[in-house]
Amino acid sequence: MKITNAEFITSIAALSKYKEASARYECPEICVAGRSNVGKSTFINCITGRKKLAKASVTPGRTRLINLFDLNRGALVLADLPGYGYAAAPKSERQSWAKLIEGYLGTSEKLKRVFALVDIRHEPTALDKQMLKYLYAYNIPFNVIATKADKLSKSQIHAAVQTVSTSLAVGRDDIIVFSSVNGTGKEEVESVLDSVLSI
Ligand SMILES: Nc1nc2c(ncn2[C@@H]2O[C@H](COP(=O)(O)OP(=O)(O)OP(=O)(O)O)[C@@H](O)[C@H]2O)c(=O)[nH]1
Ligand SMILES: [Mg+2]
Repeated sequence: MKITNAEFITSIAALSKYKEASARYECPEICVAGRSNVGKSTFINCITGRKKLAKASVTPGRTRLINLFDLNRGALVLADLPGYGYAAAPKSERQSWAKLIEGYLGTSEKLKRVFALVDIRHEPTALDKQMLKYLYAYNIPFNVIATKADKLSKSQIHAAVQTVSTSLAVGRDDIIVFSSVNGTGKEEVESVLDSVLSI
C-alpha cells in the first residue's frame, strides 16, 4: 500500500487515553518503535511522504507521547512510540516510558505489526533486545528496520545486516534495510503494509 494520505489523530500520554482513542476506529494498527534518535519520526515522514507529519527532532528524546496517525483515510492507524534509551532522561521518565509501552503492546488488540527500528551502524542495544522480547512475549509480528543505510557502503550494509541479524536472533529476511534520505526500503515497507491489510 502506498500511503497517499496521512493525518495526525492525537497524542497519548496514558494508556486509558489510548483505549479511548482506539475505540473510535476499526482498522488495523501498526507501530514504529526504537531507541531515541534512531529515526522513527523521520521514517514516518518518509513512508507517508509528508516532511513534517511526525516532528523529527534534532534533540533526541523529544517524542514522549504515543502519536497516532490515520493512513489513507481509515485504512490503517500508525502509532509513533516514544523512543527508549535516552541517557539524559530522568529515571522517572524512563519508568513511565516502560509502563506506557508495555501497557500499549499488551493491550492493543488492533496492533498487527511493529516496525522495530535499529540504527544500521550500531550493534543493537540491550533495550533493543528487550523490545523484541516484549514483541515475542505478546506474539506481535514485527519487522526490524535497519535505518540510516545511506551512511554505509553496500559492503558495509551487508556486514551490518549480519550483525543485526545475529545480535537480535532474527532472520535476514525479517530485516528491511532502510534510508529516509534516499528511500531505500520504502517499497518493502509498502508490501508489508499490504500483508497487514490482507490478514
Ligand atoms: N542520514 C540519515 N539520517 C537520518 C535517517 N533517519 C533519521 N535521520 C536523522 O536522525 C535524527 C533523529 O531522527 P528522528 O526521526 O527525530 O528520531 P526519533 O527516533 O523519532 O527520535 P525520538 O523521537 O527522539 O525518539 C535526525 O537528525 C534525522 O535527520 C536516515 O535514514 N538517514
Ligand atoms: Mg520521534
